[in-house]
Amino acid sequence: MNPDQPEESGPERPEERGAPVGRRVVLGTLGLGALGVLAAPPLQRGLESFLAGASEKDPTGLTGLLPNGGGFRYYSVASSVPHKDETNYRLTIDGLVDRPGTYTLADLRALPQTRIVRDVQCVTGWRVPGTPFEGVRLSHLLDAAGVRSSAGAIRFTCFDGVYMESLTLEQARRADVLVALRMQDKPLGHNHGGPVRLYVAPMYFYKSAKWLSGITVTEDVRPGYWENRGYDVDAWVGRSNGRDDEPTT
Ligand SMILES: Nc1nc2c(c(=O)[nH]1)N[C@H]1C(S)=C(S)[C@@H](COP(=O)(O)O)O[C@H]1N2
Ligand SMILES: [Mo]
Repeated sequence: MNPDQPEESGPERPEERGAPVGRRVVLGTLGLGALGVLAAPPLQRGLESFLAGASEKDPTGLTGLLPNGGGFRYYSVASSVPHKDETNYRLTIDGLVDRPGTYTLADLRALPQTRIVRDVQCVTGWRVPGTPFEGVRLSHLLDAAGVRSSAGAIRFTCFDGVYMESLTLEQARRADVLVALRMQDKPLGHNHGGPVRLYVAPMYFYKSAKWLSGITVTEDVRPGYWENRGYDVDAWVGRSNGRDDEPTT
């Protein structure tokens, strides 16, 4: 962990770091998790930083059975996020394009799907091995929209109303950047940013904006939510943010 980097889970609570994980603590955590992940964000953020430490030290293996199992933490910077499904989900593409448009979930499902299996790496340190993501290549949507020659970047917006991300046009056209409809071979659940999230395989997971609702083609990159708070705009795993993680691609 790089101490210079801000943490999406908020300030570490010292008493939750390095403390031995007793049976009572683990069982108490299980109870908290059952209350629901996004219902109480401040509590959940504390819980996440606790689990980040606990899963490395847990002598019982019980943390593997927690509701965030599989190694993922659920992150949201918004205190509540509306649920969207095939009845009301829309993805818009606009900005410097010849053919702006709107996609429903059915529209996206009808396009060619690409499946990619790579490790997921969060900049706070947790990593999840070989995770399948599946969806439409972002480059396919950009080609369909007709990107104008003045364009240089893409801005992503989210229906949580808060989160933002961006990529250069060159990064966005990579074959391993998806508008993802599935994760772990299941439809993307709400907590993982469903029904549709961005998936940027070679970059730290903060690039993979959850609850994706807008793709705007722009001239220049605009720093995203976490980038305004200190993360690198070019978020290559292993060569940014002062970290030396094994690359994911
Ligand atoms: N809309 C939105 N997207 C987001 C975030 C967020 O808070 N809101 N957090 C980012 C960060 S820092 C990480 S590590 C991943 C977490 O994805 P997960 O909750 O599916 O594990 O989502 C990224 N995308
Ligand atoms: Mo993250």
